[in-house]
Amino acid sequence: MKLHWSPRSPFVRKVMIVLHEKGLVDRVELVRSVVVLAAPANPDVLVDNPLGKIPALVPDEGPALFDSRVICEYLDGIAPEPAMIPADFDGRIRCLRWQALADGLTDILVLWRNEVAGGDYANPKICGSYETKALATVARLDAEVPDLAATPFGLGHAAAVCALGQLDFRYGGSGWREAHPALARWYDEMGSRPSVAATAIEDDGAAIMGDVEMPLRFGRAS
Ligand SMILES: N[C@@H](CCC(=O)N[C@@H](CS)C(=O)NCC(=O)O)C(=O)O
Repeated sequence: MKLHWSPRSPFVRKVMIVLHEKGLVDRVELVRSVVVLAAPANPDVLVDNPLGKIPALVPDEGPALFDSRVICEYLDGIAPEPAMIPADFDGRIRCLRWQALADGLTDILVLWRNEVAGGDYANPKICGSYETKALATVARLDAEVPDLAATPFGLGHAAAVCALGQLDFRYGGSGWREAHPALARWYDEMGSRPSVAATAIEDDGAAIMGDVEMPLRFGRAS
């Protein structure tokens, strides 16, 4: 299998966490694929994912797969143990709901940074909306820490780890840990899991956007 990969993509990281959990890392060729929303699409990625996004997985047989949710579902199917998506209905819905919540936050964190990088072109109404939703989503994750902690590690947990990792990576100084200490403690506990530790986000210097100062601040009236 081939994976369009980047060490700094939170969505790629989610797939990597699943690969580590399942012991499948050696089965995958990682291809460093640089993608930037506000730049021309990477032609090598477009061949496999016409949306131009990573991750995209090219299995040994069959068409290329995207997005991260479909890839993770596929990996859970070809290597069922340990299950990343519970088989029972209630557990499955709980897991996929957490994934939707966390992936939605990650989407906002990625798109907001692109918006701010546009400088004078950044739409303040869109940025304001991103801020409201990011604050609300982190608060919701914090409120659900008892439930997260009581549930075996799965795809929803992986997605939440990736979203919070993105906060640390691109939104340094946001103060989310001080505002949500229970969530910060849970996140730190997750960090000792081998699949999480092995996939920590890294900037490999292939950045095109450069430094973008993000205005997200927890714990202040907005
Ligand atoms: N919903 C997609 C989101 C993937 C995504 O936004 N990936 C970013 C990198 S973190 C990307 O490819 N951005 C380039 C672009 O949007 O053109 C998934 O879950 O895989």
